[in-house]
Amino acid sequence: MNTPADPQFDCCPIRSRVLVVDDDKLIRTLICEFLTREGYEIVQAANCLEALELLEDPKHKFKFMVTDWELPDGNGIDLIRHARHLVQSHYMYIVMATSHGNRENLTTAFNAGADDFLTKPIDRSELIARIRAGQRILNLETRLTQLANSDELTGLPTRRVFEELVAKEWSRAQRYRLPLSCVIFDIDFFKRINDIHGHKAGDQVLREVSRVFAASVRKSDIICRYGGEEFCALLPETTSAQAYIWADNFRKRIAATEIILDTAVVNVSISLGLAEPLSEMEEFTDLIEIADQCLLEAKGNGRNQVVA
Ligand code: GH3
Ligand code: MG
Ligand code: MG
Ligand code: MG
Ligand code: MG
Repeated sequence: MNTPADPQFDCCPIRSRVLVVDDDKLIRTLICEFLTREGYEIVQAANCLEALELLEDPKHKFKFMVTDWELPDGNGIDLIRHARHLVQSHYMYIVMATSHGNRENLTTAFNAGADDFLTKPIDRSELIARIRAGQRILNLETRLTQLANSDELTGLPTRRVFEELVAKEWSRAQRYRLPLSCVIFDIDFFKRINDIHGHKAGDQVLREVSRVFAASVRKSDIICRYGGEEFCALLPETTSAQAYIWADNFRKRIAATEIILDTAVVNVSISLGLAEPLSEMEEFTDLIEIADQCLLEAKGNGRNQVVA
């Protein structure tokens, strides 16, 4: 019987990186061969030290670690404990592979943080089946993170994610004395859209404004839906003068966008407030507050404008 394709695999991120730790080169090569054919990218380590160095390097972002128990400079159990501590930006699925496959060892490995256990000699189908089981868990994690980090209506990052990313960018800018600008904008007379065309049309406008917003920034810019019809952008390495040019062009772009609703075609305008860090500013929230005051001023001055 033909089984349907597993939907969890269809979204399997191709070339997930696997760290294979074993002092036996033959075993490493074997695992490497099996998993490379499955589309994984393998990095090898022959001992704990090598493994820890690789885990510490954030560029690798290992999704899996397959580790041996006995290693020349320590054991896989301690390595797993360290690895769990080191890798916290995402979930790494850990498989302990050993010839000491008794119940006591199995329990010890799981208690140390292993997700699965593989008894040597390694069987190709079993290894692949176990890695696939792990991949299902990782795919769920990716999906959940995506859901938790993006706004349901617009798909933009949420304010929480924005504030996390901004905190990092803020300290980087302070440390290296880099310029930085913050822009907050709010759709003008948005309530009217809801009142005249209905809430569903209002949602469509929010989606369209968000789409143009996301398409108008650089990859390095940090953006979010800040609140109902309010949005925020942090522009790293951008002076206030440069940010003003961006903000005003973006304002024009939004005003020129025809938004096609079910029953009408509308245009909306936005008001924007812009701020850059002042020497006495301690926290990023102070920057947002100033940008917010500028936004209020833009509203007071008649809307559809940028105030810095
Ligand atoms: P102003 O130019 O001063 O900003 O006027 P405004 O009408 O845009 O501002 P106001 O704050 O009075 O109204 C904002 C409206 O945005 C009220 C709220 O119901 C609506 N809103 C907030 N979130 C959503 C949403 O997710 N979908 C829809 N359709 N409307 C929303
Ligand atoms: Mg060994
Ligand atoms: Mg308002
Ligand atoms: Mg508004
Ligand atoms: Mg508002």
